[in-house]
Amino acid sequence: MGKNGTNLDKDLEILAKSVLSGKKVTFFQGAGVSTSAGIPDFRSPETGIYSNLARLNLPYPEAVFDIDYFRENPKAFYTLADELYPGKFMPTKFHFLQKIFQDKKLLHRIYTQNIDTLERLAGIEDKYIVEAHGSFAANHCVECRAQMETSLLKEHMKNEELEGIPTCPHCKGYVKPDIVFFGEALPIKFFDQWEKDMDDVEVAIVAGTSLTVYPFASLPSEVKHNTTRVLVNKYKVGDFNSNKRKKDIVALTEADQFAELFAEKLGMKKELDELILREHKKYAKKGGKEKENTDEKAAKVAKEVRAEEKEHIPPSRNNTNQELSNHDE
Ligand code: CNA
Repeated sequence: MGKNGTNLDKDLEILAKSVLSGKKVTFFQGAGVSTSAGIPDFRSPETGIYSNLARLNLPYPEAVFDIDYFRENPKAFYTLADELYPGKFMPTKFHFLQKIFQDKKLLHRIYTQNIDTLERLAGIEDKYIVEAHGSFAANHCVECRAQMETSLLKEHMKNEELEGIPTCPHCKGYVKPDIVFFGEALPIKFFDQWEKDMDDVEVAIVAGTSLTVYPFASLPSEVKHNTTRVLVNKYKVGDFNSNKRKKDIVALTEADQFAELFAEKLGMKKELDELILREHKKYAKKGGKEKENTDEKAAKVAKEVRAEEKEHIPPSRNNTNQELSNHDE
């Protein structure tokens, strides 16, 4: 279903024309664009991470990503991290369409809440990506902030003496990847880049996010009123529910289905199919080495991200990661 109950097909045809005429696309995305890669989202009933955490004995599901809980009990996070660690998953059709947008200079920015680095693995350059909730690309001690190389972190995750908990060689504090937990500040790049971008969003595609984690969730409501906003989700969320605008397009589809349909309207379907085929062949050729090789790429990415990691700003009530109905409040 498209805007105001009209046909999505037609809406996307019109949108495709305006993109091809030079209107650049800014994406705002979440876990739903990566579920088809095999990474569960947080909140989908039955398949989401939160509904599958019983085995971790958490006091409440979000505790697995809560910095105070982590300081006391890091095991829960590392059990999950072992399953979700980047390198095991390939980007999705949605990510590869974004790569084509980059190559055709139709991409303005990707604001992502995801920590899976699939945007980077799809070949999107650092300058286009804002990882609002950080990523697994670098790691620090939560006590003394000393950095730990990813190779050492992985060794610690396998170390039985340490019970799989990466531990700082300097102060014995726990080390965690630089993904933003509830109660931690977002990377400064998020705020700086958004200040520069917010008035320049021509087409906003909001995809695979429940729009429940703030401050990220407020971005789609901050774009100008003449921006065309598109929601891609299984159901209506956030501003598209409570504050719908006349020009909004609501695509209640799977992210990959949307990518396929939009690529078709843009005349890029063949290119998308070919790109995906090439990437699949590359992965298949690597055979058993797939995991190591994708990890190597993640390590390269770590260097790019390192420059940003020093820039974490001190937590305050306005810029720390907050859920809509925060369990801390
Ligand atoms: P969420 O709250 O789990 O919401 C996901 C949303 O995506 C839901 O509204 C679903 O309906 C929707 N959805 C699920 N599958 C699809 C699909 N195939 N096509 C379209 N829509 C779909 O996740 P959010 O990203 O909104 O929450 C923010 C959290 C999730 C961030 O802090 C992330 O770090 C965190 N997270 C990230 C990953 C990842 O990196 N892949 C995985 C799980 C959680």
